[in-house]
Amino acid sequence: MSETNSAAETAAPHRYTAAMAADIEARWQDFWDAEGTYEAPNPTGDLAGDPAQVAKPKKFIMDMFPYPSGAGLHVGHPLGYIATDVFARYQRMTGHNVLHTLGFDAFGLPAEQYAVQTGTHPRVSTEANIENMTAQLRRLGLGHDKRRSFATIESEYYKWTQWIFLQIFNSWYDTEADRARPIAELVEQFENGSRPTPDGRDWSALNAVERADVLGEYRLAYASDAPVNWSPGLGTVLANEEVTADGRSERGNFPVFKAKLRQWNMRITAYADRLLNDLDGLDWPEAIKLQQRNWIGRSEGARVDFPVDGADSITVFTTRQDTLFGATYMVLAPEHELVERITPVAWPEGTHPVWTGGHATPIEAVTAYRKLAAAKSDVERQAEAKDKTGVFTGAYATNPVSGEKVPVFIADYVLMGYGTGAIMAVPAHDARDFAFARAFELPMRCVVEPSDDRGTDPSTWEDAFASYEAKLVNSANDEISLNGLGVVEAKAKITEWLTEHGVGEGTVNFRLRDWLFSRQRYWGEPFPIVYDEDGIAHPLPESMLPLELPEVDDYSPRTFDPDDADTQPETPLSRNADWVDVTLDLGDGNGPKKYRRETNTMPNWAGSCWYELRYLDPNNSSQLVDPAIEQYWMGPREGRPAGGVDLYIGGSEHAVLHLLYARFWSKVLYDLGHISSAEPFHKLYNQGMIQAFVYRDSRGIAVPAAEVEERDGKFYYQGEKVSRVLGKMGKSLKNAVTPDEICAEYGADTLRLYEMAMGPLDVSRPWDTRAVVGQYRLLQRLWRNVVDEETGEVTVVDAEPGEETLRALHKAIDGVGQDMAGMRFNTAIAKVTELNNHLTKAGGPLPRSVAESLVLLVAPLAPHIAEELWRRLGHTESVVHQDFPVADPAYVVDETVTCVVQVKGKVKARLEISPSITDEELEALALADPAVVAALNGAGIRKVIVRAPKLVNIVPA
Ligand code: ANZ
Repeated sequence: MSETNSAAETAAPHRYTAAMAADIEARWQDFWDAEGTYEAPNPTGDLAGDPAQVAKPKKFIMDMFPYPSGAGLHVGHPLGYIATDVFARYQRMTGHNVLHTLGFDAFGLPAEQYAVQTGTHPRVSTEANIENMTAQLRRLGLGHDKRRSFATIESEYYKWTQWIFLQIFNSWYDTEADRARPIAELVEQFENGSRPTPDGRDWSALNAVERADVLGEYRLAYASDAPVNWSPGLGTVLANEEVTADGRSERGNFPVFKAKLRQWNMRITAYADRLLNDLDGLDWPEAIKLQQRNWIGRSEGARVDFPVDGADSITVFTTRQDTLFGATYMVLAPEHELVERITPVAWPEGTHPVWTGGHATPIEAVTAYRKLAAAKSDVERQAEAKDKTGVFTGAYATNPVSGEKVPVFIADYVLMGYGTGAIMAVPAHDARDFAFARAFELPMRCVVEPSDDRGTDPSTWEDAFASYEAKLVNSANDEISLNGLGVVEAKAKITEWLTEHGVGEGTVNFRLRDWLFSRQRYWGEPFPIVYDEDGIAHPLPESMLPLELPEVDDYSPRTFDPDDADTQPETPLSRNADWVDVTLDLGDGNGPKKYRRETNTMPNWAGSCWYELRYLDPNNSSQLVDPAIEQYWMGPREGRPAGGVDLYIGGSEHAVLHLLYARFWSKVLYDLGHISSAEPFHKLYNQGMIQAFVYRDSRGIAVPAAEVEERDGKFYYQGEKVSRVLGKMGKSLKNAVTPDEICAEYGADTLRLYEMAMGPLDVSRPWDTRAVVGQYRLLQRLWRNVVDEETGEVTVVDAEPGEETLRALHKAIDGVGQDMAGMRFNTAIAKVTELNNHLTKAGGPLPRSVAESLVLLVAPLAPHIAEELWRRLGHTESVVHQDFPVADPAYVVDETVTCVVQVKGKVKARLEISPSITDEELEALALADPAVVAALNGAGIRKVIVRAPKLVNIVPA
């Protein structure tokens, strides 16, 4: 704070200063905690309370909970927490019972890595971090129901994470009923013969291992030896979602290999259709819905069988069955199991020399190529590179519709993990096939007539003709002709023909894979699973939950040379024989027996898959959540057909991880009758990021941002010129500003206002510590409008406000209310500022009714000063539960003028605004306008020229 400022402050003993803010804020935070001001009553159970409160409509308002990192919070982190808090406070003041709290997502790698480095138990460091972050968050005055907070590492919490795992393990997906059902009901079907076993024997004829194997094919949580993403450098396996686009580990950036390892999986693919379809009923940003849709990746197409001499047939998946007459060769993924069976001992007569790769025999060629392909990641294999590689297997298959013999290749552009791992290649109409066919001098046939002027001879083309907007040609045999049909009709007709002839059928394929659920980690939830001497997995009975993590000496998974694909994971828990080898009575009638515990742990996504449910009924020791309580807070309502949290704010980086997994768990719990909400989060909102300038010296190394000086638009650190770019805020970039610093300098209310005033909530904005003082001044003027700075006396009078003040007041009430409901907190603040300025200018003591309304308008944004002023105005009840003011429409209508908003000189919006609008408010309104936001399309802003009330011109960065 500047010296002149503090000098002036000492002059007026009752001025709103940082010291006074600190005093007011600490006092009310203590009071709120003592009174339980933010506690939301449940309809029943141990948190039941005031029936009048429960009778109100509910609002469940949530943040994505934080990981308690050792670095603590910087000012970027609480943006979302403050926004949900303002919104929750507004909802409380408009007649809602509001559930708002925050817990900690506390299992995970950083604590474990810290433990490996320092020998500190991850629980110890995590708890210390939680304590530190809790204090930081408390300082912000967030209105959380603290009774409902927890960390996912608490055994009373992960007991239920384990319990849910067992529910998933003990269920199967009934495709006819289209829902999960208890596995016992499947066993019943096998027992009474209504469902045949895979090999047709009686269920009673199967031994225990065989039965376990059969059920494993159905269970929603199952162990399998499928190829998984193995990262030797990390010492753990990873889910697809944790592998980057260039085939490396998202954490640590290590190489990732495909390895066959026995691992737990979750059968999320059973829910692919529902996960896709139910997106329609959710109020989520379209971009996130699109990412989920793409991740699930539903493709409609067909399976087609191509007979091979002397072997089974090759089944392909195609989305262009209409082009079947144009399939002139086939490709199997190198790993495809048919490869060995179809590969002959010698090259057929007349084999094109380019096809053999220079090898003497097909077996040699195939073996060599397989080795080559294994060393590449899926992403590398799929890259749209022009030079396609592959090799002829020596085998031919028969095109079922043309009867033509087509050569079968293996090539790495076909992936094992998608469709059937085999394709029919239609080089004239598929870009990758075209490139491959050119390289291997394979025939091409045009079967879809190009709509451009290239003609129908593909040998003269430069690329494939891949459009859907055309008619079929060259596609007829004795029985069927597709000629003249459009693509859609041709697809339908050929699919029917294939089905009739028993050589194919229409099918739907998904990109989504089952969720790999094992990690070779210490700091995660142990699996409630033990193995008997036959290797059969048994669930622990509920009475043995929670299964707590054992104390160990060595927290690290064994890591290897990051490039050594031939390694195997070794879990930290496996090194604790006392814990691993146990004698238990599982209560299954077999009495006490020796078992070996599962030594993997759950991935760090597990704890966040269901935490919203535990907030509802955090102390329930006999149930996950009381159904009546779940129904009250989460159940379906009009407009939210699947129920769910009313508002969930968090970053967009969780689009396909947390948000997909949580939806999946909700659906399983819903199917099994434990909850009434089939979706966890009805409304999702992605806040923007608070960015910060990063300053780098000539070597590119970040220098402390706080010590950089600006001179004539250039930047210097210790006399040396440095460059400036906008980036993330963080310790490593030496530009982190902590909320503690800002709270100490101005108070939490100022910080809250500043973060909310920076711009529309969903847009990223650069942090500017120098601008924070603007909001501090607003609070000082607000204070001065109610309290005499010399005497500390409240100055309001019991008089009726004049017409002009009534107009200003009711317009503000109307506008702020709408902005609050629409989460446009920046424009709400602009309107409060305008009103406050109006009142300042009007001079004289405020009429009591005006002062009270003003305080209520500010209360959601700056709760401490509002509580203080409210009490000083003579009220004995907290401002938190007062009614938000309601505008009198008679005073709201006003003559308006039209303001033109331009982006890069082009008119993007027209705003109807008050002629007396300030530049600041107009700028805020213009930047919040949806058309302007769309026109900016996420670009930063270089300059805003405001000529109130007629014109705003925005120059993007
Ligand atoms: C013949 C064809 C002709 C195809 C044509 C496309 C265009 P999406 O939409 O992503 O589902 N394909 C199938 N399985 C594959 C695999 N395991 N690896 C690589 N490619 C595979 O893509 C489906 C299309 O991708 C399928 O349709 C198949 O090529 C290819 F003019 O079959 B198509």
